Amino acid sequence: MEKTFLMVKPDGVQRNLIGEIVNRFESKGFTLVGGKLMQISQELAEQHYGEHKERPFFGELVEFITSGPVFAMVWEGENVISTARLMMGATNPKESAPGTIRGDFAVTVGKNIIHGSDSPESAVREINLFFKEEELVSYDKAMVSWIN
Ligand code: RTP
Ligand code: MG
Repeated sequence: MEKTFLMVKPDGVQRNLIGEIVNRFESKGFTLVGGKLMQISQELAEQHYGEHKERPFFGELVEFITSGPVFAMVWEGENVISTARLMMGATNPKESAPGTIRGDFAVTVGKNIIHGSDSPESAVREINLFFKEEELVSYDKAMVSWIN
């Protein structure tokens, strides 16, 4: 089953949006298979955003993502990579539609609440960068019997 890496950025954590964001993906029907609150190091930030190294905003981006705790997650489900990107909304909240996470909660491009992998290759790379194999749990909700 397809997996993606999603992360509530420091602005989302500071604004108490972890629960809201987890709720959206749970309600949609995706499955949380890994999650942790963590402080990103300078080195990890530079690796994670390596593709933007030459961009003028790289310094600010690394400074922001290391400025406070983030909530890193792995989600599983059919087409979860592209559907999560749709649910997040456009990178610049000026253009993200109402109903999307960035459309509902963000105003500026530098503080846009959530990160999500943009392709299957990025998803594999980012999951491996943030999580050890033993930190991911695969399970079948249909097999859980104590809620009936
Ligand atoms: P992300 O990687 O954080 O999920 O965001 P994204 O794919 O939608 O956008 P991407 O192009 O990968 O850009 C990464 C982050 O860099 C910041 N950014 N700032 N000042 C600017 O013009 C600018 N452009 C991008 C945003 O915070 C974006 O999420
Ligand atoms: Mg990106």
